[in-house]
Amino acid sequence: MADQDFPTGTLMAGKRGLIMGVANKNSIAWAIARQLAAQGAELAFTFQGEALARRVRPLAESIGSDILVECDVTNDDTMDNTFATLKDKWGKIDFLVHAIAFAGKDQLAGSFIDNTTREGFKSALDISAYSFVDAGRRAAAMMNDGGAMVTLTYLGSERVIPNYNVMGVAKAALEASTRYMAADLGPRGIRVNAISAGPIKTLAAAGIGSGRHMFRFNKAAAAMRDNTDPMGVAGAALYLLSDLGLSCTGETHHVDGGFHAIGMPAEDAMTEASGG
Ligand code: NAD
Ligand code: 0WE
Repeated sequence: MADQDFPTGTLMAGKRGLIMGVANKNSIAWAIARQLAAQGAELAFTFQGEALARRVRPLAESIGSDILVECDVTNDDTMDNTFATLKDKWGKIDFLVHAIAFAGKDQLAGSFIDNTTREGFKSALDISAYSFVDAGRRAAAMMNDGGAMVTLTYLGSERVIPNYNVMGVAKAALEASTRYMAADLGPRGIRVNAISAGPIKTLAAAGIGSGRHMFRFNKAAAAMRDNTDPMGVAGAALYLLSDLGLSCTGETHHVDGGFHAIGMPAEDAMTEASGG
């Protein structure tokens, strides 16, 4: 990704919002944060635990943000504290970015039917889907007409992607939740959308057993014949969270180089995918 060249402007001037899910500089949430800041947004961040504070604090400071709250989405006290802090500092917010997912490593390999446990299923859906409903409810309580929220999803919700397993089920629940939230909040003028990003090299995508094959296959088979640039994801988030996105709600918008549109890769793409 080209660095530091997020288009500047005033699309987000006067808007304040919360970014959940920055772990480091490669996080999708960080690309979104930089793009929103480049358009004049004022940002607050949550981070998952003291270990990540060391990484997230300098990033937040680099764009002039001084609201940084520890939040584990499975812990109601930290969720209460996050939104109480925002209420205290700002009173109202304009947008929410949710970029959080987790499943136990043992749940993300091999046979879905054999390896998915009750606890693994519950925890993946709790962290990766319910957390958006929970944060969305709390955020909406602080939003006026014109508010907007965005979450991040992946094609594994719609099609089988090897090893994505219970995360695919959680993303399907997340996308359905997006539609129900959009219906509930629509009458109040609050929009709720999801961005379905293609594979991007982040912490969450590191250590995937089939990673090398996945990036090579996606690059070869995508309409654009390239992997997904986080700047495109950030651009989509800017559209959906700014007033450019008026009337768009309940949508799952793919930013994946057109990978999702392909039913059968062309013959030359398959030669490329298998290593030339
Ligand atoms: P990332 O590792 O940078 O971000 C994941 C974030 O989830 C981290 O900040 C982590 O702290 C947070 N998190 C996990 N469990 C949490 C908990 N219990 N409480 C609070 N935070 C918790 O990776 P990323 O790729 O930027 O992931 C962001 C989102 O994008 C995820 O929803 C992911 O599913 C989605 N996504 C990623 C890709 C990809 O290929 N990287 C593609 C499509 C969608
Ligand atoms: O949503 C994701 C990954 C989310 C994720 C990542 C991890 C890694 C470490 C959730 N839980 C965990 N648990 C861990 O212990 N993506 C869209 C990226 C991703 O992950 C895959 C993919 C892709 C793409 C896993 C298998 C196959 C493809």
